[in-house]
Amino acid sequence: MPPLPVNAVDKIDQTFFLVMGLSFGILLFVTALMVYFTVRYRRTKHPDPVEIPGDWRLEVVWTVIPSILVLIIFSYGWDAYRGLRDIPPDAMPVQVTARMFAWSFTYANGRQSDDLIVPAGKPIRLSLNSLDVIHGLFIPAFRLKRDVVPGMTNQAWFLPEKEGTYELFCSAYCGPKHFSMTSSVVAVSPATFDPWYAGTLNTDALLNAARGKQWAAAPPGIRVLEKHGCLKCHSLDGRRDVGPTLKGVFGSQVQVVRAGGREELTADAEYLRGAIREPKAEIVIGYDSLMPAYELPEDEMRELLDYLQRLR
Ligand code: HEC
Ligand SMILES: [Cu+2]
Repeated sequence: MPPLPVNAVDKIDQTFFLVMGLSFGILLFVTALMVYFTVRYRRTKHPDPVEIPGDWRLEVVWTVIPSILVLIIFSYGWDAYRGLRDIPPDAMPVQVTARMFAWSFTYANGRQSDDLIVPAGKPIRLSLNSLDVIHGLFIPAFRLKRDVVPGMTNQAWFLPEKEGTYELFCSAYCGPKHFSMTSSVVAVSPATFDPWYAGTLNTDALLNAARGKQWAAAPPGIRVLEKHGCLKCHSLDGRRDVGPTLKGVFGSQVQVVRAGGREELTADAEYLRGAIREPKAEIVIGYDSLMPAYELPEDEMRELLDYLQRLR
């Protein structure tokens, strides 16, 4: 097996942290100097301002040092840029088609998918086309962002080193539903990829298997949350999101505004049903009233409550 090409991710991160580190260093230096001068040349000590003539040595120092820093940044940046642009010749080609609010991926053998399904450990070459307006392919996990321009085929590449699911966005405002123009990169083992590519494994089965590590064993309640898009706003791990986390919510004390007044309530099944059916009736303090109302079928509601009760 040929050695893997150097992943552009590492080079970009190095450049980012270099620039960040230098910026902080300069910020500290300038602030410290400012404080020092303020104290040292305060009015009580120096009532009369004096004209200070130039000093050529100082000028050389403050020209040469920044020039060297800028050249260092340039060399890191150039290297990272080359890493993005030098596409490994053995990279697997995928045609990316962007159209208003959806992505589609076509493989060399004609296989097509709405998710960018790739074998882990292999470099992927993307040819980007747009059917309408300018879009932008943005895959943060691979530090990849490239315009997708109608009438022009841009190229990009990335190396998915590990199996996993990574978010893919449109980075160029392309119309009213620009926000929903998302997809994912699903990197699977070659053992899963090959039959999918050959057409013997269907896409749903592959996606289920890829998410299966979390979802297959998942209780029905979690699938209800997934199905209705609750997880776009609620985390299950305690993290604050658009809405409060659902972890440990069952049985907890919640502070809400109800009918204009503050109240503390116990989040029992009754409360939670209400919070889902009629979210505007009680607003959890510290959050905006952004949750849409849901009319869940009773069996889904029961699965959901059952799951929340166990999610500690
Ligand atoms: C657009 C974002 C959004 C979506 C989608 C969403 N919620 Fe919410 N949810 C919120 C916000 C914001 C709050 C807090 C404000 C409030 O009480 O309305 C909240 C509150 C809640 C609460 C009360 C939590 C507490 O700590 O008391 C529950 C339970 C809840 N949501 C369940 C759900 C379920 C179940 C779904 C899917 C069927 C869902 N949410 C979908 C945004 C969302
Ligand atoms: Cu777009």
